Amino acid sequence: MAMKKTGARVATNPTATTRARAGTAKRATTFGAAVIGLLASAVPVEAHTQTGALGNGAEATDYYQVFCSDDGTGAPGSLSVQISDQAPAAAPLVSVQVRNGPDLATSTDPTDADGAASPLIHVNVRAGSVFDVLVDKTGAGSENYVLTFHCVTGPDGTGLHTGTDIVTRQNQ
Ligand SMILES: [Ca+2]
Repeated sequence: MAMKKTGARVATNPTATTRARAGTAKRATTFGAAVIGLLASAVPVEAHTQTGALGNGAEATDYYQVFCSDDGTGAPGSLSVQISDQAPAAAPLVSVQVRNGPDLATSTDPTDADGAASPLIHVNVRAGSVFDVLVDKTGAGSENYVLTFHCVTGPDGTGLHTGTDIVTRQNQ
């Protein structure tokens, strides 16, 4: 009886130790990857996207307001935005315009339904931390899009990700 118990312990302990080491290594790798991700780019890990559609009319415009806030990371310094024109492929080009106080920026997705978004643009906090975000297109024809938006603590898209919320003001 006593020998059986001892044998069982010997057989079990190395397995337990191996599992513990593997778990520690996995956690360390995950943490390291997260740190590398943060250092590599100011673009945050957390996704903030808004899917939408523009109707057939050439004048169709969607209007959002993005509310940047301090979620504990820091006060917002700028908003980064880009847009991706989604399938089905259609003739019009889809653009996004961002405004804060006197500052405006625009970005257009040059190719429909290729999976690549427009250039990432940044608008700084100039007059409060509410940004007007418009999405429009160059002509008639329905379009689908995905808008990506991130508030960060520094100017021009730098710093850390901070509080980000969106409200739809007009859906055409
Ligand atoms: Ca595209």
